[in-house]
Amino acid sequence: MSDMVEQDGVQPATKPAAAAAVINMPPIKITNVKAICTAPDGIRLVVVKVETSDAGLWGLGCATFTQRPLAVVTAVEQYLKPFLLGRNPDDIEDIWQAAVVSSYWRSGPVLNNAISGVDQALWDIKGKRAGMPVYQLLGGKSRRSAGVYVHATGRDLAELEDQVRRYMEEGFRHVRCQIEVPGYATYGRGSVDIAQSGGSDASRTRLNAHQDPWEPRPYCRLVPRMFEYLRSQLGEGVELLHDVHERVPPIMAIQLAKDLEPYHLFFLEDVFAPEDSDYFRVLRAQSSIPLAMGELYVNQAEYVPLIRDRLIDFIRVHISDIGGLTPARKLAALCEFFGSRTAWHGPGDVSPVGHAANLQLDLACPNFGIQEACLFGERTREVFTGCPDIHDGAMWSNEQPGLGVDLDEGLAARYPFPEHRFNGAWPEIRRADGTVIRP
Ligand code: GCO
Ligand code: MG
Repeated sequence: MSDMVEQDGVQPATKPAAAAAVINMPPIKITNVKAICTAPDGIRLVVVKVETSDAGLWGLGCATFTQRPLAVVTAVEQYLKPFLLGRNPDDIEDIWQAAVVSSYWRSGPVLNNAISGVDQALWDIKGKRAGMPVYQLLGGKSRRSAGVYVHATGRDLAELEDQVRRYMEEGFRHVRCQIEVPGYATYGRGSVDIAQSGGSDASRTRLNAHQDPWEPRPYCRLVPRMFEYLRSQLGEGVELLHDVHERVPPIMAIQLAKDLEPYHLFFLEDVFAPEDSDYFRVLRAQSSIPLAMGELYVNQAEYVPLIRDRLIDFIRVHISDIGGLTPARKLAALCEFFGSRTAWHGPGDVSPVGHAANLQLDLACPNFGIQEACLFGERTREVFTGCPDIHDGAMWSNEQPGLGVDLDEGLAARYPFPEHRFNGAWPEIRRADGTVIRP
């Protein structure tokens, strides 16, 4: 057993000398690591910038955990920065392995997002050094672009149908459909879904005394009727998706999944909470509905069993929440061997840098399934130049070296985090009798 006290203060010199020679490039050093906070369209985003001894060579990575951004900033600036200064940014894998165990207690969304910010920035730097987009470093393109799905929502069936039709006219072929359950704080309703609301998210900032309650039964009755209606109006020419957002008791969720089978969904997402993952085995034995899961996972122990046992069809992991591209590319390869496809989490609370990181894997991985798209607002596009383009129902690379996204720091500073009583944390949602439920 090594003595932890002796290791204190030991610097990257502990790395085998041979590793440095593997890279046929002049060695460079990490000279600065900083977290940049900005909310151009109202959503709190955190991006890490890693600077190097090569003037003008730096990288950006997504570290956005929009409900706890200030905790991520501390992890980056107080812990990762001193740990990484002086290391060679070429050593992405080595740095990831070292950073993860440097806290001894590891994983969790705060620490993983901090590490992701650094990790994606190092891949960005590597691509810039190679003069190639990162997908080239991951094996090159398996497809021209990444098919995306967008979010449609409505207060009633007609409004929802309208929005789906508008997306179809714009060339989108995959649409996630959510509908308001009258009187309830429905997930996906315009004001509740931060990804759709641009973060203004009125009901999430309201105090719970005025918050609508949530009851699973009316929702479970309405959703099959919603898809019956949409299929009857739209036919089979569009792929439809739905997100349960872990709100329904497991046995009711199983019934819901079975009720939705006739409507041929592209996938049904988060039908169970991560804590109820064992129910996937029960559902799988009863239904062939395609299942998407994983945006809340932060640890390989959570997702490996589901993939290994072929219990989910799409992995929905939020790449910064598992620690960046380094673990995500391994996860994608694991999924390939077990017949799962990728559907990386891509709502508004992923920065454009994070979306660009998703896209690198989308383009390179043979087992790509779909990409959730965020239609970036105008201000976000001004702050982050080089956002991946979305047209013809797909996301396209801008073919720039690295991740291809730049950040105007001066402009970013003009959009500080909005005032919020809980600094971005979500107020609770309750059942009619007052019981707190999952969000
Ligand atoms: C989705 C998600 C998001 C999350 C959000 C949490 O599938 O897009 O469920 O909308 O709720 O990212 O911050
Ligand atoms: Mg979701």
